[in-house]
Amino acid sequence: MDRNIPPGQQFIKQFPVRTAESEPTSIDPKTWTVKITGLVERPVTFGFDEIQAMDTVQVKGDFHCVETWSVPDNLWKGVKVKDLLDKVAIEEKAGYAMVKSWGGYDSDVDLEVLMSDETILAWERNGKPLEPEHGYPLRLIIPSRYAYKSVKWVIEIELMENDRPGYWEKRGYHRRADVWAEERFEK
Ligand SMILES: Nc1nc2c(c(=O)[nH]1)N[C@H]1C(S)=C(S)[C@@H](COP(=O)(O)O)O[C@H]1N2
Ligand SMILES: [Mo]
Repeated sequence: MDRNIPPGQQFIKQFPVRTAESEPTSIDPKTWTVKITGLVERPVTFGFDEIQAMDTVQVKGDFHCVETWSVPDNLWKGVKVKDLLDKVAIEEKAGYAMVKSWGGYDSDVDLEVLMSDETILAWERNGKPLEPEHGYPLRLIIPSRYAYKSVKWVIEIELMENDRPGYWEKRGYHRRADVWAEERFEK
């Protein structure tokens, strides 16, 4: 296949599941919410229905796990995280966010990447709702970063002044995780 792939990665056909914590026990999209907390004037909670009613975008991207497999040609549908954060008064000093899952998994993301046009909260892949094990109802997608940043079952985004390591970052994986710079492990 003649196409760009980040250094050290290989395309695979299937879409594996990688879950470190327990999956949500009963997912009801009608009551699912995402809270924006931390360095904001006041915490704001968005319902899944409110998020779906916002401007939707489609982001095309390969999905790169740090274990070296990449899933090609994903068309994700969701809303820009930027559109959510623009509705919240974020304090000047916020520089990072901790994105948290229902079951306690988390990952830190710098605000610049979080606010980029390709960073979305997605509920669809290739025209179909995400399977529960892939993060339905809402998962983060950041195509330019290793997939451990793409948190499944997002319930909270906490704005922070300084970087703090998330689940895999505490275990030696890179804080920024740029796939093109091959930032796999923290030196
Ligand atoms: N909530 C949650 N999100 C997560 C993970 C996890 O363990 N829990 N694993 C990450 C890792 S390491 C990868 S490779 C991708 C895998 O996504 P998938 O299970 O949809 O393939 O999800 C990321 N997001
Ligand atoms: Mo991964």
